[in-house]
Amino acid sequence: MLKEGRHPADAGPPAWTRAEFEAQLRERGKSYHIHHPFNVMLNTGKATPEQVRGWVANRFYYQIAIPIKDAAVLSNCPDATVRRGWVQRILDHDGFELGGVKDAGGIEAWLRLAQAVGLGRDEVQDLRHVTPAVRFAVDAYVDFARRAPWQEAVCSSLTELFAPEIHKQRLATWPEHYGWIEPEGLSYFRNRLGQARRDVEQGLSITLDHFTTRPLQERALEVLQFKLDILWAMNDAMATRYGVTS
Ligand code: AHQ
Repeated sequence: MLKEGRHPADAGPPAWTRAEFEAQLRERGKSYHIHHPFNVMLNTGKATPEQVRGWVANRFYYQIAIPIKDAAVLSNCPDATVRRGWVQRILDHDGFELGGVKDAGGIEAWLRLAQAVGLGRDEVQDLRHVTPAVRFAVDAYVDFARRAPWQEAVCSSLTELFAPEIHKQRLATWPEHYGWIEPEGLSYFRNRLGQARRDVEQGLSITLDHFTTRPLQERALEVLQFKLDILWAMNDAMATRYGVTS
């Protein structure tokens, strides 16, 4: 029953069903950075060692930002059940030593990738290769997670709906195209396959449960596009700095 004085035309379009909303989210995959010319160059074997090293060194800044971003989500989230699931993401990246189980974590794995492509740990950890625009794009992601409602920050992580594909692509193509990269350096991508799928399970159910009116669902798509643009902008910056060959 519409409130007094409101006409049906004011009601706005109806909410999408869960299935339709999920399809709308997945449809945004067309602007995922797997399609960026710099990534296409990397995954079709056209990158020079300098371009590969530039990508690894710049993406390191994104990787070390992820646990900071996830801690911001935790700090804004009052729901202990959600936090219990979300905290796994910090352990995945920073590593842990719990009850005798040790895991060096994804950031350490990324440093092993750096060494495998011929970068020194120091030159990656001191961020000397990170371009200003990569830094700004990554910082925008962390700042968003700090100030947005925690459900919007959760939604922004859903670019990982499309991540298993890009990790599988690297695992399938880099060994054949870049024989000069030590194979064990690729273990980061292997580990992310399962982690991304688990992350998306939680992130998608929170998103489908929270954004339940059409205006909220449109907002969720806006948030996802913001994060897709962050990943795209990072590739733009690397293409400008290192060149891109199609
Ligand atoms: O290695 C990646 C990672 O740990 C994460 C966390 C997640 C988030 O919380 O936003 N997104 C993400 C991504 C990682 N790798 C990217 C890649 O191309 O290797 C993909 C990226 C993502 O899809 O957001």
